[in-house]
Amino acid sequence: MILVIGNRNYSSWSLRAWIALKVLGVPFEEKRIALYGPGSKQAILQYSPAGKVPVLIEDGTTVWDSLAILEYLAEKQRSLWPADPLLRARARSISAEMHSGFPNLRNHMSMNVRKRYPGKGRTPEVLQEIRRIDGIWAQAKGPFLFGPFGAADAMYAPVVLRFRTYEVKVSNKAYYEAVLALPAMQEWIAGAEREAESISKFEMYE
Ligand SMILES: N[C@@H](CCC(=O)N[C@@H](CS)C(=O)NCC(=O)O)C(=O)O
Repeated sequence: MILVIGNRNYSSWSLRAWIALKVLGVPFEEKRIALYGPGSKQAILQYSPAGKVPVLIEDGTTVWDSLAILEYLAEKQRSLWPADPLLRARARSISAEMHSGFPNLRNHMSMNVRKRYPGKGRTPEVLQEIRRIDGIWAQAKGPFLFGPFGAADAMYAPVVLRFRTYEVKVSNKAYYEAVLALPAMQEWIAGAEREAESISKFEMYE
């Protein structure tokens, strides 16, 4: 199994697939492509005609889009979604909401693991989206959203890193800290710290 990802510092969508593989303990070969540089797009297109990371490749089949990758992993390892159908529907709703929503948070609080921008980016629309996420996390069963780490947690892992960068306070600190304390999350953060590239379009407040 191969997983193609972008820069650890910036690529929020890549983290979703990567952290799920790591927590599941699935062995995989990682190919990292530094995004938005000369040749970056061509490099991604070698793996996926959609031209976006993450991309998972297994036995000659390409799975692109983070949520599709999580669904594939969940079919191989059922533990990624709750066993109860109603809880599973709720976990899927939460995940779909993250996948297609929160545009203001994405625009004004882009992922930048290495930086700290306390208090920045808080437009009224961003604050509304933060309140919504806070409400979802407030209902976490513990330690993760539905007990053990699952696909919904993978979907929200990049938000934990955004909140760390912009120093957003949440009601359910235990959930935030449980995600941050995952060895896989710490490994991702350490990798982001080591990366050399700096993509100016994501360095928002300099
Ligand atoms: N819906 C896609 C979005 C993926 C996406 O936007 N990836 C960004 C990086 S975080 C990307 O590949 N950007 C590179 C480019 O557009 O050239 C998913 O969930 O996988």
